[in-house]
Amino acid sequence: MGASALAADGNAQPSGGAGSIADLFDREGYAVLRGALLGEEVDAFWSEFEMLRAADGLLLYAEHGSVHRGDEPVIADRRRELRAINTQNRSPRARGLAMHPALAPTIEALAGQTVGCIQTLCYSVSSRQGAHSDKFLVAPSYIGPYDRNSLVASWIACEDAGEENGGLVIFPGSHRLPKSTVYDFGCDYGRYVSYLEDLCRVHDIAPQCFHARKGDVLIWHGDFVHAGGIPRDASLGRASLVCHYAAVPPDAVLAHGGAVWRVAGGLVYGGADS
Ligand SMILES: O=C(O)CCC(=O)C(=O)O
Repeated sequence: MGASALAADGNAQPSGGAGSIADLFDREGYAVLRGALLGEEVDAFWSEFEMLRAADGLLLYAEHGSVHRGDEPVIADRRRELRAINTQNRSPRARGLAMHPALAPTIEALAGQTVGCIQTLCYSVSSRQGAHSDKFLVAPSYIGPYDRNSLVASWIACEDAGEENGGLVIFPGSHRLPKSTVYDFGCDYGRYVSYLEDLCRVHDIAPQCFHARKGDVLIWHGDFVHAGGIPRDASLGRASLVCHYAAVPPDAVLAHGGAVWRVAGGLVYGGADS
């Protein structure tokens, strides 16, 4: 199935309702492209990623706000548990998925302007990360200051996901709520998560597990609250690739020491994050 078979899935979640992708995105803060990517395309990326995870000392991993190279001893046996950051630096297939013709036009249409891929995060297992909005968390050093209102993300299922393996947890409509940031809590992440969970509860926004099949893509608004689910079976993997996009001109990236790739007519940025 390719771009011509894209379906806006208004029934992805119980509260999703019907309507176009743009309506769903405006109302709920997310949109779903079912079967946007072929299983073989996703598998080709994932096998490239697994090769890098096994052997590439330059692949980066993020943990508790710090970035480590794959060859650092602190990473050694934990590469599968950690989020790999900026796989696009090392993986042509990651760059290809970020700007895939089945995704990029929709992402651009929902963003309402030209956006480049500013960061990727690759998960072999659920992050188990508590509820958060990306809006003030996504800050790659090679991007510099940027318009955070232009931030949009795609979450690409590289295998089926649901409650069993810790599927993505979403809070539909949460992008509309004015929010404090983690910095308002002195970077106390636990307090920030509790605050967002309470905020959503008070506004009758219940968390929902996003049930995905390999090749499905969920696009979320930059201020949308989401989390990594706690898997029922902790031994299970949950392969996924997150791409963040924002309106950033290539000159700004180059001025901050970043790299620029033109991929299928779009721009993918990368660099050594810190
Ligand atoms: O996939 C996950 O476990 C969480 C992803 C996420 O929250 C993010 O990348 O911002």
